[in-house]
Amino acid sequence: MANLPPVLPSCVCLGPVGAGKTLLLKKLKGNEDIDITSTSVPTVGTNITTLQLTNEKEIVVREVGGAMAPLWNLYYKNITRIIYVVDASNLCQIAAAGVLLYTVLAEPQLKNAKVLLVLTKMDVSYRQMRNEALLMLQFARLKREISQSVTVMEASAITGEGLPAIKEWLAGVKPTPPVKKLMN
Ligand SMILES: Nc1nc2c(ncn2[C@@H]2O[C@H](COP(=O)(O)OP(=O)(O)O)[C@@H](O)[C@H]2O)c(=O)[nH]1
Ligand SMILES: [Mg+2]
Repeated sequence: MANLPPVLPSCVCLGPVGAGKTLLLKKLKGNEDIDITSTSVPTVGTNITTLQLTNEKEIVVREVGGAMAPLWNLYYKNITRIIYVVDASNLCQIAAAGVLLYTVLAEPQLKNAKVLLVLTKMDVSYRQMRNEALLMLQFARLKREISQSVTVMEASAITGEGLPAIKEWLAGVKPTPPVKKLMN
């Protein structure tokens, strides 16, 4: 039987060690029966996951472990989408995550990539931490200095919050703008 040529990933999933990339991708793939204690082993090397999206579409995502950050740039070829995962409950890690994100987005090979910044672990974070997290990432400044457009989403791999929206983003579905609340 002829081997099919390997499909190259068009999406990379990056972020610090322990940010929640592996669990998020597993949940996006639909592995419901995850023993969460088994996912705390940091990813060594890279993991490739194929996600089924709407309309029979699928996308191949490569997770590159946070410990490999100095080598992330080996995996940028053919990449059109980046999921950058940050643990919103761990503000200590966030400033460093912002610096790393900046180096990723300054990479010429990725200048046309679409970027999704996922603030995950929202199940153990306060709502206000979204703003704290964006401040600590120096997000306003980052947005001014990079060419890519960045979408920010909140998620939890434990409750499933935000996962449908991430899949829609991967499928290229434009998010519906929030309905403006009428002032009373
Ligand atoms: N409470 C909570 N814990 C999470 C979530 N996502 C991941 N974790 C936990 O965070 C730890 C690191 O997750 P992992 O996916 O291995 O991180 P990675 O290094 O970025 O791949 C594990 O113990 C996970 O169970 C989440 O959304 N909420
Ligand atoms: Mg991992």
